[in-house]
Formats: sequence, C-alpha cells, structure tokens
Amino acid sequence: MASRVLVLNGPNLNMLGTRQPEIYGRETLAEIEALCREKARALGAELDFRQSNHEGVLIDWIHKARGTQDAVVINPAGLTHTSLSLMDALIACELPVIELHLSNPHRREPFRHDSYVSRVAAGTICGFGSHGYTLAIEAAVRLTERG
Ligand code: DHK
Repeated sequence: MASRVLVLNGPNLNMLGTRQPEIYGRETLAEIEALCREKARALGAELDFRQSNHEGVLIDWIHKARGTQDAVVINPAGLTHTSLSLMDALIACELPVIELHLSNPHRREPFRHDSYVSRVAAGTICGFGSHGYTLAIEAAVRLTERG
C-alpha cells in the first residue's frame, strides 16, 4: 500500500520566492510543491501538501492526520522556536514526524537554535533549500513503507 505523507508548511512560507531569497531561495512554494509531487509519484506515495500562517489551523490539520496519514513532514517556520502547542499536537497524532527547514537555523541567530519540534521528530533535515523537501519525503516513505 502507498505511504500517505502529509507535508505542512508554517507561517510566511507562502512568501517563498520573494522573501529573503538569499536565505530561503528563489523558488516559490508552488514550485516546491511540484517537486514534492514528482518525488511522491516516483516513490509511489500519496501526498497532501498544505501551508498556513495560523498555528491553530496547522494544529487542526495535525489532529486530522492521526489515523489518516502515515507520516508528517513539517517545516514549522517561526513556530519551530516558539510553539509548545504544535509540539503537543505532533505528539498527539502518534505519527513519525520529519522536521524540515530550508535554511540551517543553527548557523543563524541564537533564537533559531532551539526547536520544540526537534524534541518529537524522528529526524531533522535542514540547510539544503528546496532539495530538503524531497529528502524529507524520501525519509518519510522509508519510515512508513507499508508492505
Ligand atoms: C523558516 C522560517 O520561516 C524561520 O522562522 C525558521 C525556516 C527557519 C526555514 O529555514 O525553512 O527559523
């Protein structure tokens, strides 16, 4: 059976392409979604790709993933460093979580060095720009392959 992977994107990632391209790259979120769809198709996985600027919306989507998805790939953006509630939702969904960042937060300002999501993630991919999304989908499928 195909692995079902939910890819979530947090606040401000709808601005990719124009938002600090020297840090986040020049690709738009729609272009990154297309890369993800291509990767999922190649791996025979089902992909649900979403973005919200609202913490509660992301939390609702994570709750709905319980029992309906096999893994969650999440770029929590700024919520990475602030949201205990997002972390709790990820625990509650009882799915493997892959944390993802376009940039490498550890090379940036100290307030980006800590992550609530890392505490509950199976692993973290960061610093590889949009390529990180395809790496994360590959990792999610590896973790969840359903025989
Ligand atoms: C995206 C953001 O919006 C930041 O708040 C994070 C992350 C890093 C990224 O690199 O994708 O600190």
